Amino acid sequence: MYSVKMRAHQDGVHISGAETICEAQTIPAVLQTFFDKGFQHENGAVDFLNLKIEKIADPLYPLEALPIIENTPHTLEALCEMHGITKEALDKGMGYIFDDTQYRGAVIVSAQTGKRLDRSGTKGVRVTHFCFEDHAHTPLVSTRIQDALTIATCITAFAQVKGELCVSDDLYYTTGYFASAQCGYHRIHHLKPVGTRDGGRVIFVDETLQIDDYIAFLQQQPKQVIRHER
Ligand code: WAQ
Ligand code: MG
Repeated sequence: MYSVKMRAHQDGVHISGAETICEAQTIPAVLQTFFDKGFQHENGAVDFLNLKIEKIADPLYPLEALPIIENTPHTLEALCEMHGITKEALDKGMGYIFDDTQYRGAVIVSAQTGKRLDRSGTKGVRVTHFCFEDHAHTPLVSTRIQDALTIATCITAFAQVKGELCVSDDLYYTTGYFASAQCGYHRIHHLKPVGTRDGGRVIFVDETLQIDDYIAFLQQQPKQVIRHER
C-alpha cells in the first residue's frame, strides 16, 4: 500500500490538502483527483502544489466510522455538557479556533480546564496516514464530509477523548461538527460567519490521556476507517 498526499499553497499560505492510502494501481487516479482538488479551490489561486507518495509498511489499523447525526437536537453547549466538557474548556477551545493563528492540525486541551496539553505550538497535531472505505449503500454527499468523518473517527478512537469540535477554515463553509465515540458525528450549521479563514479543530481530553501514545497513533499509525450500512 502507498500513502498519497497533496498540499497546495498561495504565497506560503495553506489553501488545500488531501490524503489517502491505496494500492499501486490506483495511484494515477488518486493523483488526478488530488491535483484537481488542489488547483481549483475556493480559498484562492495556487502557486505551489506538492504531491507525495510513500510506501506504507505497517498493516492498517481498522476503525468503525462514527454514525453521522444530520439534524442534532442538541446545541454545542449541551453536547459539551453531556460529555463532561466544561463551559470554561469550550470557551478556551473556541478561543483557539477564532484566534489569529492558522493551525494546520488540532489543538489538544483538558476537558476540565481548557488548558492546552500538546506542545505543537502554532502547527497543531495533524492526523495523517489514513484512508476511508465505504460499504454503505447510500454514499456520503461530499469528499469534505468523508474526510471530516475519517479524521473525527481517528481522533475519537481513544477512550480518554471526550469530544472533538471542528470548524472549517474555508471561506464559505460554515458547517462544522462535534464528534465523540459515545454519541457520533453531530453536524452543526452556522458555526462561523461567511468569508473568514477562521477555523480549527479542538480535541477535549481527560488529563489521564497518555498524550505521546495518542499523538503517535494520530500521526504515524496507518488507519483505515470503514463505514458500514446502519
Ligand atoms: N488533522 C488535524 N487537524 C486538521 C487536519 C488533520 N488532518 N486537517 C485540518 N485540520 C484542522 C486545521 O486547523 C484546519 O484549519 C481545520 O482543522 C479545518 O480544516 O459538513 O472542511 O479541512 O459535515 O477546513 C467539517 C464539516 C468540515 C463537514 C471540516 O475542515 C460536514 C473542514 P478543514
Ligand atoms: Mg480548509
